[in-house]
Amino acid sequence: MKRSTAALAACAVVIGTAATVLPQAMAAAQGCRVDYTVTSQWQGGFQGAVKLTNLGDQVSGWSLTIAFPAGQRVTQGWNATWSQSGTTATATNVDWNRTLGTGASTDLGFVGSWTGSNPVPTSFALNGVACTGSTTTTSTTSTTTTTTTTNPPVGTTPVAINGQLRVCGVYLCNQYNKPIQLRGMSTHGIQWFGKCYNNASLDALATDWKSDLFRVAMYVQEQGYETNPSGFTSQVNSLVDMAEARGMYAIIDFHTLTPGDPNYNLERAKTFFASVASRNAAKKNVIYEIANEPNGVSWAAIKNYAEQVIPVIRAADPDAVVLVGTRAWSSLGVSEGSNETEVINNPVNATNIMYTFHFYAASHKDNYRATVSRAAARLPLFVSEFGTVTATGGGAYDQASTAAWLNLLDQLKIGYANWTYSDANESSAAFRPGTCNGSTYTGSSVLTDSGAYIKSRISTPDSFPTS
Ligand code: IDC
Repeated sequence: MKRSTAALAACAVVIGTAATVLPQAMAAAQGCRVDYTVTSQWQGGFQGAVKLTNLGDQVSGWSLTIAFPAGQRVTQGWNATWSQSGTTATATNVDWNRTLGTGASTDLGFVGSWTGSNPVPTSFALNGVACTGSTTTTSTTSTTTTTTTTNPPVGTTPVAINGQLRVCGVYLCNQYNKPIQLRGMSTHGIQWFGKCYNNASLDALATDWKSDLFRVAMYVQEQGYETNPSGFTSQVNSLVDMAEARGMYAIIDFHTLTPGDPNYNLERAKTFFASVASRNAAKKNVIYEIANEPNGVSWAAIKNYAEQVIPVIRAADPDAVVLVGTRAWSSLGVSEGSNETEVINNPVNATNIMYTFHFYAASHKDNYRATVSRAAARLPLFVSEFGTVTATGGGAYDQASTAAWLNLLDQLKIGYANWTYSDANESSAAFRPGTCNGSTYTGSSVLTDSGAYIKSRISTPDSFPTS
């Protein structure tokens, strides 16, 4: 028996009473992670350690439920008020850990009795919202992603179900204030591949791919916006309408790339966003991405740009989510030797924003994934562009690294858009060269290897929470 007498002496245990029901702020967004460890186990008993991390808005007063397999029971606990009803144990905050800010953790523990199966819980929920996390026993580790979701009403689209989006804690939340993940595709440069975006291809994206999201990449240079502002503005608006008609979200991407300093295009950005934000303000499906990939420029300069462009958007469309590019091709600084702390320590002075992270799976691997894992507990992140190939957009298609990335994004509920929904003659394109000269975008014969894999990932059911 390895339990600590000192710890048990400090416990506040109320076994057998009903779980306290705590009032929840209506607008508060919730999300959580639980790392659960069976620290020791003996005949008939075990000790559990629970690290609870709040990934939603700050909570003041909380209760954590733990669903055990039958035959397990919390007998004594600490750092919370513990109770159990049936197979559900509940840990309610004590005074000193009542308030948990976004990203804050608290450690709880208990001693339990068990018979039958191994004492590993099947799910956790904070104030009624399921947590992601891990369960560890002395020799085995498994990762669980659990969600309390209800099936969406039959026949409705991502926008019909989720409505106007907002940022909540580190998550993107829907109209029910529940975290959601949007999965979809990015166009190639619309100045080159406009022919790929038509009624048939958008129908395929919405119904065959079951995409939630359509990112409209409007380059600013490279024969893009700067050459014909009104023409590109109307092309973007009509693609937003085509996405809306099919119930998909649309990201309006101001696709800066070269030069890397977004301030080079500051006046163009203000003009463009003033126009598209006022024109699309009443729509629920629009997300604004103000700078695709800043590079060779400091975070301070990017932040300065964001703090000038965001107010222009807000003046016209106050409730839309805005995506902010990060340093070094939207790598949170990593590709120029920095990391996410420069953003955490000096965030953009605006609400309802997310920071973008881009990766190319054959080029960006474990150290980039580690950055996203760390940063996701502190910053709202959106992968508005990623490739399955090298950072050139061509070269080797890396399915293993892509799978590792998408599994991570699924677990963290981070939305993503794949580069590209086009027939460009490069391995990142989803369609084979020449596809956009025809009228067929459905089925597998038009797909590249990358397209086939990404479609298989995007087209799985969403299970958006509706209550
Ligand atoms: C690439 C295109 C390629 C084009 C090049 C320059 O795939 O056909 O010639 O841009 O415009 C990004 C950028 C994205 C790049 C992509 C692949 O956001 O514009 O597209 N990439 O290089 N960041 C990292 C990779």
